[in-house]
Amino acid sequence: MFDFLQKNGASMELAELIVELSRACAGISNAIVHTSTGKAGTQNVYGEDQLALDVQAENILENHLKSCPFVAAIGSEELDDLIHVRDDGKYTVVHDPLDGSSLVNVNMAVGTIVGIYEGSDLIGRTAREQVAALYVVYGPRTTLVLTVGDGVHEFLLLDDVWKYEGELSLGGDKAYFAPGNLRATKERDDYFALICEFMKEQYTLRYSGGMVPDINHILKKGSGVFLYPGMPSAPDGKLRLLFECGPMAMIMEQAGGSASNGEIDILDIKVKDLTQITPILIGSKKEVSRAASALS
Ligand code: P6P
Repeated sequence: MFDFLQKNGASMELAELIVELSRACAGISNAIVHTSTGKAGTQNVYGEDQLALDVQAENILENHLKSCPFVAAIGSEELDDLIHVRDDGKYTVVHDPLDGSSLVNVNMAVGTIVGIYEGSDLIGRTAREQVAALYVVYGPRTTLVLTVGDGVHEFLLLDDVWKYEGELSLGGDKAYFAPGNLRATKERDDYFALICEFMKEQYTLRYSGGMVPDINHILKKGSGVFLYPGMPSAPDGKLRLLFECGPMAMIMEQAGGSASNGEIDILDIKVKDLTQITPILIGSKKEVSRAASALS
């Protein structure tokens, strides 16, 4: 993976950092099988009960990142604030260590999401400044999808080694939709109408409740749209800008797709605070544009 990353334009430091992250995610893949799916007895900054797996995944990532000499700071969906690692570090790493962790006890796919910024301050910046982004899908197979700004590339974990599988890009035209936050159709006639249109036009439904496998489906099939709109009772939805939407948006744009909050690109939303959430429409450009118009 290191040689591949350098050939794709990553600096030695960035390549080393991503290799360290890939080692951490191989460890999380193993932890998912062996760690209890029960509650940890703690809550995250959003007031959500943490699972033992959330804490375990966070600890694995933190330990690997703290061992990397190029990490200045770590931000996590599971933490209240940035962890400052070293003053001479080059990168800040933001992550959702185990997105959808509650799906593990029903044996459905979950994922890790990571975004990498140069420097150590994030407030006032946008996700377009990320220098790299990756996600890992822990499913029947464990795969890692990354971009360092030169296309989107997939690796498969085989006996603890990440094997290059190839490039991913959108360009397909099969109609898939992944409608998150369906409860919003109760408050939003426009969302209800859009879902009805998709069904009447015989779009294929592919929604698991895990953002990572649901968006990975779009990238692997080459088309489709994932929706998580807001609603009057929760105007900004619930997905996190820094830890979930920003990294996924960079990957999707690099694959030839787009990601919007319904008005502007996710990558152009200014970061006001670490816990910021945003509605997200992400996938094929045509489908995102259609959904943004329907939900404007
Ligand atoms: P809902 C998982 O908890 C998550 O954060 C994302 O992975 C997923 O897309 C979303 O929530 C699912 O939310 O409201 O459909 O259960």
